[in-house]
Amino acid sequence: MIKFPKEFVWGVATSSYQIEGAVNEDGRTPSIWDTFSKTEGKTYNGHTGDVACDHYHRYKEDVEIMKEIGVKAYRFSIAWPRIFPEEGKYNPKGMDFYKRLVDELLKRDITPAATIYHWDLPKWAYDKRGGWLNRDSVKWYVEYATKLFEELGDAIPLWITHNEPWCASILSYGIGEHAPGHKNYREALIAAHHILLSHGEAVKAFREMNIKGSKIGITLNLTPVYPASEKEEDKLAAQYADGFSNRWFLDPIFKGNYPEDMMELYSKIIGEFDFIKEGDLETISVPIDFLGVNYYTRGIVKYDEESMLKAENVPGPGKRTEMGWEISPESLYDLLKRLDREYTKLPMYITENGAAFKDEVTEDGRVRDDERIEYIKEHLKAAAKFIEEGGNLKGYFVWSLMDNFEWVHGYSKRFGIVYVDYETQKRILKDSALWYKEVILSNSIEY
Ligand code: LGS
Repeated sequence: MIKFPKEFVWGVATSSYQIEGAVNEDGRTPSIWDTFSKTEGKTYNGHTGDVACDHYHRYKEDVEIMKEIGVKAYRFSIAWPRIFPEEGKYNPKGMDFYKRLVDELLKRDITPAATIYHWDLPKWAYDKRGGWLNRDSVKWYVEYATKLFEELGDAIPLWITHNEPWCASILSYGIGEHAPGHKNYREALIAAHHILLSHGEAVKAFREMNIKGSKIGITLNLTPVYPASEKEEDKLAAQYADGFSNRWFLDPIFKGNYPEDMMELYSKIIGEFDFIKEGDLETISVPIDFLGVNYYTRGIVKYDEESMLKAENVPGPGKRTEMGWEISPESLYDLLKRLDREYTKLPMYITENGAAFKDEVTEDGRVRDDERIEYIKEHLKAAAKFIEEGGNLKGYFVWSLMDNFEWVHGYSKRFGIVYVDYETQKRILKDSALWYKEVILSNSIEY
């Protein structure tokens, strides 16, 4: 048996657009994910978040389910277009939903952990010169974040400025797979910079407001990258791939600069970094209270002269989830060790970890998701080893509480520990939820 520290935070995570539905209610206006998902060919079978898990109407039942599982904390995100449906126009009705949700959580002793931005940028912001491409986005974001701090501030012990800036910038403005679907690397790096800058400015605003008992941090998606061989050229490929996925975000936040090797590489592709203004990096690197880590898989690369990053992905030997991602719990351990060694001794939370598998409801009404249990268990073992060695890991949030709108994959991929029947909106606790309940109750996992 492996015991976890007494105060270890056992959580589950979701995000607004993926679960809420009710996209036209109480004054909400569209986000870039509404328009993107309604554009032909962008998501699996044209799925959208219009209804999703109907959480906007069923939040009480969902909090009840969390209580049943026994979770200590719930990480959710707030939909910006509910709070500011138009530029500069605050919508108290939109805020009310989160007040009710937070009340419900607090009543049941579940700690709310709120993500301010989990990709549902208001369409109005996008319409003003591309959203994050426009430096004014920083101002809009800070106005939004400040309103949240004013209205919900101390009721929320953990504030997360951004979820996965890499996805919100590189995947969205560079690779074009996520909304708004641009394919331009210069834009990707501009968006990344403004997102990071908005993070720093929001942290500053938060400090000025002196909100008692609340902490603020950021969640990054981090993918440890390994060279396919010991060859120097493969090591160089891994260095660049690591710069691309990890250091481009970690370095400015913790070291106050962008990595030089990447600046050099990128400058050949995007030209001048004239969008970085004096003082920006000081702002981006203002001290935070914790780091959120989203971890799903690792990468293995070999040298490829032709590719932008000089790196080509090589499939790893491990088993895969339904997404095709290699399962590699040891890499989570490596990642945490590296963060501790090279970046920070601050508290860390695993703000997402989990897996999609083919789940089926059997005749007896159960979902036997042994593979998911195995996945979570192995990752928890890696986390426990890190803690045993003195690592400052404070909590773990399963992605996800329930099956939901998995972005471009729509509803075809199920990450939940609770099954959602989208026809009836009925929720069923999967075996993994029942197992997680035991883990939380005993504060331990069995070998
Ligand atoms: O639902 C999203 C989950 C699912 O998997 C969530 O909204 C995001 O915050 C997060 O990005 N999520 C996620 N990420 C896994 C990314 C792994 C990429 C590996 C690609 C290898 C080819």
